Amino acid sequence: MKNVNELFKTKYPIIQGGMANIATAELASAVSNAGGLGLIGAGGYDANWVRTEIRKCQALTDKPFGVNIMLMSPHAPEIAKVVVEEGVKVVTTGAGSPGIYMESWKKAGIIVVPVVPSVALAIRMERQGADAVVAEGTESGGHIGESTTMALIPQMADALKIPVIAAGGIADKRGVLAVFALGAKGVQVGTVLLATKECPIHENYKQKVIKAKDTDTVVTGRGSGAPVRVLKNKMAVEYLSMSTQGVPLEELEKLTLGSLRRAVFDGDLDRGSFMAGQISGLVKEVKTVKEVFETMFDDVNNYKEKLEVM
Ligand code: TUI
Repeated sequence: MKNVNELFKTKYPIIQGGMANIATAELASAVSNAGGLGLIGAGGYDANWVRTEIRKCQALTDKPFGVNIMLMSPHAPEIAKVVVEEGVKVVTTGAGSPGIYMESWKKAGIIVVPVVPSVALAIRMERQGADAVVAEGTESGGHIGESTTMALIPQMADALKIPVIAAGGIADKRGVLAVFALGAKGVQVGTVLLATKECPIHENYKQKVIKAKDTDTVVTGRGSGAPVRVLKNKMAVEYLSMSTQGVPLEELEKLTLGSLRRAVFDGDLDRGSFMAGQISGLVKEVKTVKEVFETMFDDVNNYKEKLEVM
């Protein structure tokens, strides 16, 4: 099995989450320049936006980077073509199965890494030609599945031949070591990158992550089939209470329409959707991406803290 650094030509076995509206060329190039695999998050943007960001990223880094395609987006089919045309090296996908695009991406020599929340989906992806998978635990921010990272990683590692990259709940060296002990060969991080100097989000968003405690995230949209983990605020609490009262889905959707943009661009603390993982409570200060990666991987092969197991 190829190791993750060989697969992505990176210094560290770490990839960036494809955070919609957040993962621009600016963040992706910073991650790649710091030795990880940066990703442009296509999110709900159209194919032209993605093409422009790819070109910007090519100008900002000579290191490999990729594109994350959010498959629920109506623009996904067009974006699937753009990544081929623009010579993108790696594609990760989320919120669906990339099966119909796999053949064209493989033919173009693209490394394909679906993000999946369950073993069954991961096995399907491996059969269809995926080069690796990101196993995303429910601790993650944004759109999530049910299984925890702790339960998901060893089951996925046993079921697959391709490398498993762990996501959900990882923000420091202990998280990296834990998921490697569980069988992962790499990590994907999102939340810890929100609190970086290079992350192009409103300062209120960064401060909200930094101030969060372990219990400060909630999951909205469980009834809609697309559960989303966000930091607790007025809108999230209102959503949950309306949803318990049986308010119809269309009404709930009105409340959250445009809310991620309100968080990212306006820093609207009451009515924004501040997607972030449960590990927010561990993130205490804004650092550079380089500082985050260096502390995460410093001397990781010779971890000296004594683990007094027995
Ligand atoms: O995709 C993510 N995280 C995301 S996408 C996103 S944008 C969004 N905003 C509001 C509602 C929905 C999306 C914000 N965060 N992570 C990867 C991920 N993929 N998590 C879960 C899944 C997933 C779910 C179902 C992957 C495949 C899947 O397949 C279903 C099927 O059988 O096709």
